[in-house]
Amino acid sequence: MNPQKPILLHGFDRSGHSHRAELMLRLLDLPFEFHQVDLVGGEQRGEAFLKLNPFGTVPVIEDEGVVVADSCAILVYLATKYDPQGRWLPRDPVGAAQVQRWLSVAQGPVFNGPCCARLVTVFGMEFDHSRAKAVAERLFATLDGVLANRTFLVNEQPTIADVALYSYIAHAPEGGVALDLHKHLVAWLRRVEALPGFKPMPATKAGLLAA
Ligand SMILES: N[C@@H](CCC(=O)N[C@@H](CS)C(=O)NCC(=O)O)C(=O)O
Repeated sequence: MNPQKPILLHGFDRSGHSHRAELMLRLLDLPFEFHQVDLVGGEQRGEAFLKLNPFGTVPVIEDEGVVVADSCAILVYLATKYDPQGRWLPRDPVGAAQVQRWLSVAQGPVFNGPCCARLVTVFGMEFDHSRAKAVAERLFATLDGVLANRTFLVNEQPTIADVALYSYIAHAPEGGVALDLHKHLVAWLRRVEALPGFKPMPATKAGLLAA
């Protein structure tokens, strides 16, 4: 089942949170339109945007009169509505809990680690860069161990857990965090990139890529 009208994605092209939503739309081969929210100009704090998301953050989607804000909520919505077989979000208690476990990691250590490190180097934001890099290093070592003997984070098949973690980990070098030492993690990134419909987030010349 496809939407009657293209889904509208309010996002920002260099936001990993926004890329999660965009990637899911592409992996599900859903029609969508992209509205670039002017985060630098403060559009996200304007009245019109705050009606969509009172927290003033991207991404937000509008689909047939339904508004969903928050990257992980969007992944859950899209998978539940447009993948009735539950490949991307298992419906059984164990599978659903295993996916949620990784969505929590996406909003915790992925935000505090690779995302914050990149916010410092790419956008000049005032987070503690050393702390963010240390969180990212610990996270990557843990994930490398987890991925040493599985193909994707939950199953042999990809789920929204992989989509939620991919974007900021793939772009960690922009935040000054190297990936090379974590070979299982890198192999998983390549497997996500090989999925039909995959399109990367644009790279920025920052962090380890700046030289
Ligand atoms: N928990 C939210 C966080 C989203 C978020 O932090 N978005 C950032 C861009 S990466 C944003 O919109 N920032 C605008 C601002 O803080 O003014 C999600 O997962 O969607």
